Amino acid sequence: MARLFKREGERKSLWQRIKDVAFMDATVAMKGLDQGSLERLEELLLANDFGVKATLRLTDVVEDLSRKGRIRTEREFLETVEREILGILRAGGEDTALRFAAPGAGPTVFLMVGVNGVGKTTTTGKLAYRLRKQGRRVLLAAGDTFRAGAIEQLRLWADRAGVDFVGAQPGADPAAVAFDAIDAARSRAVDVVLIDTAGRLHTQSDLMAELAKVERVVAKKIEGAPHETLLVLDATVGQNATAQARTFSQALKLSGLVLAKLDSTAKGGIVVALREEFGIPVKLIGTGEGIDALEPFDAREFAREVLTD
Ligand SMILES: Nc1nc2c(ncn2[C@@H]2O[C@H](COP(=O)(O)OP(=O)(O)O)[C@@H](O)[C@H]2O)c(=O)[nH]1
Ligand SMILES: [Mg+2]
Repeated sequence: MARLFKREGERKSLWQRIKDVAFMDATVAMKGLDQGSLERLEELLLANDFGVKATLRLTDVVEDLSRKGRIRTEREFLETVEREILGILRAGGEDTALRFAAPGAGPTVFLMVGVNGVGKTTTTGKLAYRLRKQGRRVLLAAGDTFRAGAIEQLRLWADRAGVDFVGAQPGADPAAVAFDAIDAARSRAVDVVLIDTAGRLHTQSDLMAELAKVERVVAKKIEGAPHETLLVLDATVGQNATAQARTFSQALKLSGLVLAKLDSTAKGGIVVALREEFGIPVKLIGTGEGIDALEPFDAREFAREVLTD
């Protein structure tokens, strides 16, 4: 991965800030971390969007190991926090790979969901480009029929990515759009259909009902589909992302998260918070507005960079 997080001038990394407080006192090496240091660690993790659950888990482990005399040096401290973060990110296994239909059982269908403005359409365009570069034939389906502009925006991404496109009339039923897109994919020998969706309707329950209907129609048409239902979240909104994940996971079977706009925040803890809270893996991260600014999520690299970047 490239540099993940935003640089803010002379900003100190999270780790520099943690160790500033924790190692002010040379007695740490003798007695372990004092209560003040642990509280400061807790504050810093919370301020970096790790969320209450993951923060308490991390500080509990640090406190415990410190008391047992197993955190005596800065290196041991850093390794402990990094290892525990990785443990949270990998709970349930290393499941960050995208799932595709078995040969002959396609096309693969990915449903892209999330509230307005998080980066859904952009992510859909970038993902189309990425999959096409891997040699797959891709089709984008305009399932956000709520705003006329959204259909046009997706068409532009299809052109940019050099992939197929199935549009819709504004106000059309997104489930019907998905249905038609899968038929089109079959007749054009397309491998992967990416369905963009609306992020806002008249009410939130309308939106959830509409998305659930798309999911149902797709599942009826292809066994095992949608192969991925990816919730796109905006990394800059911090704990709001948790509320969004909760709402969407109640209506849909989410298979993965995409954290867009990581390049626009200096905080990455939300990735850890989401995993601890929902057990849904982050599969992709958005690192810019350009067509190639989408990367697979690498837990090990992330665990290191969230502290030291
Ligand atoms: N910096 C940055 N901007 C992004 C990223 N992903 C999306 N955006 C921007 O976020 C804004 C909203 O994106 P859009 O795809 O229209 O969101 P949607 O409403 O969820 O479909 C646009 O200005 C995008 O360029 C990202 O990874 N990094
Ligand atoms: Mg959109």
